[in-house]
Amino acid sequence: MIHYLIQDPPQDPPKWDGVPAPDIDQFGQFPKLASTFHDVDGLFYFTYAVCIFFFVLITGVLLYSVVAHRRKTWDQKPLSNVTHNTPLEVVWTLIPLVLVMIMFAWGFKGSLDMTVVPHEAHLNTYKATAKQWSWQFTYPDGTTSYDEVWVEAGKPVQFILESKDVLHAFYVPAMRVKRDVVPGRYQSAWFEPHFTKEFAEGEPREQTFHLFCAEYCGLDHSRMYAKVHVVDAETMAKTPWNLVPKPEDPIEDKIAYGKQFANAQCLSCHSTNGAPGVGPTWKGLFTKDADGNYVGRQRDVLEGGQKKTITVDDAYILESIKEPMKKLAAEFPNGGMSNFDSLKDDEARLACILAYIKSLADN
Ligand code: HEC
Ligand SMILES: [Cu+2]
Repeated sequence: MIHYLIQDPPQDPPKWDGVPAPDIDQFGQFPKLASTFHDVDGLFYFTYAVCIFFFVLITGVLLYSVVAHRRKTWDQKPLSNVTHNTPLEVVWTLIPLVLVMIMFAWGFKGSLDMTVVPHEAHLNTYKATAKQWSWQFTYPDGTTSYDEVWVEAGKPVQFILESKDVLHAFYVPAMRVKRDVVPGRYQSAWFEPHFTKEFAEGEPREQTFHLFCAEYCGLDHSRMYAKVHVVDAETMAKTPWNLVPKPEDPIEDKIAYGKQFANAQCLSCHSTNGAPGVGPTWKGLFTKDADGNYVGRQRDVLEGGQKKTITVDDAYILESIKEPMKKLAAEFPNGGMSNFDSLKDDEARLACILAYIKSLADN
């Protein structure tokens, strides 16, 4: 983390959740620009240069005067009675005025570029839904992904920003985009992503950038980040976010398959770490006994309005998926689980999900 604060990019950049620290630009301020918003950098460096120039000029003249025009003897009379100099004052008013107007015009143009969403971006509109503490992305075709989003290089994209709870902010430093996500209203942000490096022959054309929440939003704010994958049209066509393994895909590793499937279809409501959600957490449904067998927990359920205690087992899990309303977890008397009709007869995939839920007891 500290590498984001210091100036020199380290020789062997650390990886943060698999994403290398960004390539830092020459003055150590920004990651390399990966969008078309070069006015941000231009204006920033212009302002920076103007500030440094005047800082040096003013402190230089000041120091020079302090030394050169100091009173040299105790009884020395003032050498000059000049109180002002109109031409000089006009000059030192006009020059800053011109500079400030340049900054204003440049900044205004830049901010118009960023706020006026071009037509192509409208045609490629995603939704980013922020909630404590994750990002959900909805693609133009209605599919979704969590904490990772794929966009196509060279194709302008708009994000409609929505918050389910408190204030968040959508911040992609490499794209120079930052916008508050305000509960109760929609905001929008757009950019045209680009690669920041050349690719070798045969190297996959893909680069990943960070997206942060930039508005303190509670306990796990610092973990509310996502990955922005910029890919070429060919990869995009394969919808890499669509993790639902296709029925024809061979299942090699049941748990891995179940995990992918759950990521895509179930974990919007269920957590695997005990965090509360729309549905009960999967953590603790099974534990492991001393012999390494999976043991289901005791659980209160409502069946036909009657409360009873059952022991979680394979049959209960499968039934919960096939007929969610039959036995309701007692803490969720109103149900609320989606119907997964296509899963009902798909024993192979159900087995994978079951294997995954059980595997949560392994660590
Ligand atoms: C829209 C939210 C939602 C989605 C999506 C969802 N569930 Fe649920 N799930 C719930 C709710 C709410 C309950 C509690 C009520 C009940 O038991 O039906 C629940 C209960 C369960 C239970 C019982 C858990 C327990 O503690 O007794 C299992 C198992 C389960 N879901 C599996 C799945 C699987 C597998 C998927 C994905 C294929 C899935 N759920 C997707 C909302 C959801
Ligand atoms: Cu936050």
